[in-house]
Amino acid sequence: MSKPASAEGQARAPRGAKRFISGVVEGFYGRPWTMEQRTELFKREQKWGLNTYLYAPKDDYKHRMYWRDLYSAEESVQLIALISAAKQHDVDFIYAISPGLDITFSNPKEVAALKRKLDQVKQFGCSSFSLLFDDIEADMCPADKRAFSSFAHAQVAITNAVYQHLGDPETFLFCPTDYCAAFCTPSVSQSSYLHTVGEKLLPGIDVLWTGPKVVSHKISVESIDEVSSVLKRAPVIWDNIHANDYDPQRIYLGPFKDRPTELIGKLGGVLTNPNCEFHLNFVAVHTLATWCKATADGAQRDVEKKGDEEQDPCYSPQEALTLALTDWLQEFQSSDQPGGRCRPPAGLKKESSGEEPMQTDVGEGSYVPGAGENPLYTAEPLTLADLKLLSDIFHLPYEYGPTARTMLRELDWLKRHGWAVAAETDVTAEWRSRAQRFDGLCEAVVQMFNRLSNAPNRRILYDLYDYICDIKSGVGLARAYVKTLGGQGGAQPMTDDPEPWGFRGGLSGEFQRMLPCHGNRDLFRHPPTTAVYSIRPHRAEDTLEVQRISRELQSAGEGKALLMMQPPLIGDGLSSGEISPSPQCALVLEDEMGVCGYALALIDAKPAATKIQRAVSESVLKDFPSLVTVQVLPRVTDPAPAKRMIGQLLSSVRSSGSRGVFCELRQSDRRMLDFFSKLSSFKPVPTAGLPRDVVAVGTSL
Ligand code: GDL
Repeated sequence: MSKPASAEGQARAPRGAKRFISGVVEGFYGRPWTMEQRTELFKREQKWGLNTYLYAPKDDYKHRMYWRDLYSAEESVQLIALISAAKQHDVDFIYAISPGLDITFSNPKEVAALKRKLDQVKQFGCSSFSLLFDDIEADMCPADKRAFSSFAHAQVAITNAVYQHLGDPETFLFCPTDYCAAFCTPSVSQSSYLHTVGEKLLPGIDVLWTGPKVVSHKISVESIDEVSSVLKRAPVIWDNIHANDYDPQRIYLGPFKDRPTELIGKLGGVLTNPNCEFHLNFVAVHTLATWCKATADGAQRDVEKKGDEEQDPCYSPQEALTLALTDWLQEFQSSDQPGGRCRPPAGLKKESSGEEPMQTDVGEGSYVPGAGENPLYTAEPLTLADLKLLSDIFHLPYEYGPTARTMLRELDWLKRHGWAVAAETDVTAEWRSRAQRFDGLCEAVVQMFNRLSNAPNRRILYDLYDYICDIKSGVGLARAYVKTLGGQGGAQPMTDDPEPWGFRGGLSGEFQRMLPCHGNRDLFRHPPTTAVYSIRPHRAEDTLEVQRISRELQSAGEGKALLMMQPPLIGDGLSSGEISPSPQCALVLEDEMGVCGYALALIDAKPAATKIQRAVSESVLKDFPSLVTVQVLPRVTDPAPAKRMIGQLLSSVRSSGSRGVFCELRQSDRRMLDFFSKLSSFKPVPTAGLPRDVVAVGTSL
């Protein structure tokens, strides 16, 4: 398996008389690839042992929207050249057409138009064809309803007619409208649409299938057995695992994965519909090629690994990825532009090596800085580790690579344990060391960005640029946030009025942040609640209930015996009723069983602090002159009502003119610590003189 890909790899057990179809479908929405890029693809496919290219660019006028129009003389020349380039590289060029947006199946003129168009392409030297009916309205027009008993019958009739008209081509693909299990009603095995296709479509026609979903996480052998028995043929997978046309922030540089190689004997083939950016498909296509050759090379694989049930005995995505990235690194290093330049990395200066380093273009008249002048900017060359990191960050639709997962996990931990920084406990040292490690991981991303920017192959860089720029600023924000949590001054503050580059923009982004299923969906993950809560001003008769809740939660945290030994909090006086909250600064939360939470505030915290002999520094009181105390019973599993209650309280405190509030929390009160850590506006307040087990968090108003 670790053999480099080669043309011999094309040998694949025949399916009857047919060979296993393997390669690429240019089937995404958006800017189609250029003729040069496609020719480049054919070269690669040949080199790596893939045999097919399916021409199906959704936004190419004459492929879909204007499918009836014949190609102009100029376009014909281009297509003829492309088809012949594919032949030269032993790649089967399949021409696909998508008439489904507006065809009237029952009109003979429409059928004739379709045949005329495909006849034209046949004259260009193309001998393989495809009819696609994906992403169209499933409703038939009245004329078609009269002529056909179902949509499937209409599609099959026209497909069979065209297939026969073209002389039963060796390769002819049909893409159904229900092209994945998720689209089948009520299920694959009971889909009347698929059954009609299976029964009526001529046997020489192959059917495209994307798996359980449009973008399938896994494709199991069982799922393919099921659909094959309905279709009465082995499907050809149109794989959207690397497709990124549905989200401008994603790019997939992870390996072909989660398709057991056992499928190879059960499929008509696999075509990957990859990233829109041509140059970013090196890994997608290379690893697919490795997968397709898996059985041949599999016998040579490490036997030890066969014991592991999770592992495919013939294909390791990790090994395939390393092979692909190693080859891709070479590609990055080759200058794609005449006169392209890359400065020698530091330490590889002319004088030291005695000869011109490769890929430097220090032409005549190049500037050589003199003594005492600025040295020329140099950047380290890109490394395999950089590409590994890049692929970890931009991995696969359902999975990040190991380093990206570590970064997410660490940031989550640092955020959840932010309280530990001010508390100076055992966790504090761990927090600091993990924060430092996180910073190191972020720095590696920045260095990767710098080295990528210096790569001689600018075409790859330009396709990548938006993505790496985006992650660089994302990492910058996360880094600044961790520094702020750590109380490190000088870190770029997370201000309330950030520059446009300080947050992800766009109206679509705004909408998503407002919708319940997006953004912080993982933060407050609780079962949906049907309870109705009300927030109302605290009344004198609530005092006993508030006292009870406060006592109950304190004893729950420490156990009754230890209760007496707990250090007092400034807010205890408020919840016990010894100190009255400031006017308009007391709220209770109620559900159908009664009072279940409270939020109380003192505009001026100083007298209450003095009362329990707590020394709060003047500088803290200057920024956070007010105090809040909040508690909510555990039966309130939804954090939203408590968030709303504290929001209302803070707005009253703000309208009294206060600059900020703080809140003391016992370390045993994990629920409230967790609650405040998720209110992103509250940060640890470094207050000297707090009892050992007490932390303070605060927010500016
Ligand atoms: C689809 C489209 C495809 C698109 C992909 C990913 C098929 C058969 N059709 O549904 O053109 O690129 O999703 O967005 O997959």
